[in-house]
Amino acid sequence: MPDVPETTRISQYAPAEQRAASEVPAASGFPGLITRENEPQNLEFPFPSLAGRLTPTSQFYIRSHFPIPDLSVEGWRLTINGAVEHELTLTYDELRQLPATTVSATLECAGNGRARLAPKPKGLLWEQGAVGNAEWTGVPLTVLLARAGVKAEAIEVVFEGADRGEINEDPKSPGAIHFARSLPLAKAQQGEVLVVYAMNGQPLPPEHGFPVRLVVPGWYGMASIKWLTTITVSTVPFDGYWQTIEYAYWQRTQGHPTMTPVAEMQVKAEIARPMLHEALAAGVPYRVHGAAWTGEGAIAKVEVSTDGGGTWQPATLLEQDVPFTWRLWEYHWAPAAAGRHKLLARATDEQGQTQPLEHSKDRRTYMINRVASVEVLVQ
Ligand SMILES: Nc1nc2c(c(=O)[nH]1)N[C@H]1C(S)=C(S)[C@@H](COP(=O)(O)O)O[C@H]1N2
Ligand SMILES: [Mo]
Repeated sequence: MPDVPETTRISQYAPAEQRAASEVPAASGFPGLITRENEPQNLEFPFPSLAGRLTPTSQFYIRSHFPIPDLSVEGWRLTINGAVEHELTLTYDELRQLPATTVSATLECAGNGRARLAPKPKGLLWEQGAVGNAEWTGVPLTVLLARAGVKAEAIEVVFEGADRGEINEDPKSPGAIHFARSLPLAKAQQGEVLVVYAMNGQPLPPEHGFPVRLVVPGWYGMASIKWLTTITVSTVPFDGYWQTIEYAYWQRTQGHPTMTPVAEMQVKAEIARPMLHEALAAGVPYRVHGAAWTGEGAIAKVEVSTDGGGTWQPATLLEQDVPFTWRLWEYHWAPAAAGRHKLLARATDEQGQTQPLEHSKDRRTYMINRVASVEVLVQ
């Protein structure tokens, strides 16, 4: 073997600070992630720096409820139990030998946009960058479920991460608990749901779930369990902490407000540029741009208003539609008159779903997809 300089002979499982910079295809001039909480680390992507369909791994937002668990490839096991014919335990190498696929998927935290709600809510105050899009490689969950043999009476699948801790604010958790969430069996059996070991072509970094995480395309981020260790096929609805107390909202079923787990992403467009109170020059063409995404369908159109919602013009959808992936868009604006202008962007998906003007209190502080405005100064 030729001599390799020390800095490039890096384990593919090395922690972030030891990894080669060349793994990260980040453009220079990136302003850096924004800290929303330091321990555990919760970091936001500065959305105005949106530069392409794929979010480089080093720029991807991080949302963790507990400290990163200390896992190794050698020690990690994945157990599939519950209402199955054969309980399975897989090692990392066994998982890596199963058929794999790569899916591009946008993850958005259900609380993204919370900073702009009033009155100021509890929880992490994400601006608009708790969202990103990556290519995820792993084994389709259906492959594992087929091997285990799902029993006829199964209705849900519960996923648990290795991270754990105690929630000390009311409503308190019953001691230390793991992060866990369930999917209805119908979603768990869709081919896009992956047991993932690589992100943007590289092994998952610790902060994004190393060695293995779930990725549930089309659903808000809380469903994509990091540091995945246990998959339990269940015959009863799962009512865990992050299924009922957090990441749940009021749905009115036959007139009765019913606590319902947050699930599919809601259709949404975000403006990357201009930024709030950005100064633009009158008469100089300006490229308004951003991204739009929805749950399980495709974006049909994005419209832009430069007069506070009085009139709307179509934006141009860029590149091709890729399933489960945000669509970049742009609109060329020539601001004529000096003064303050209120810009809005509104996405509509193929099912005709569009964004509300107000955030419904029934959604608590989740699923924040109301049309957001950006006020700019033209001078
Ligand atoms: N085990 C575990 N999985 C988790 C979480 C967590 O705290 N623990 N956070 C969830 C939430 S709320 C989101 S939005 C996504 C964020 O994934 P990312 O940190 O890779 O961006 O992970 C989800 N999976
Ligand atoms: Mo989240």
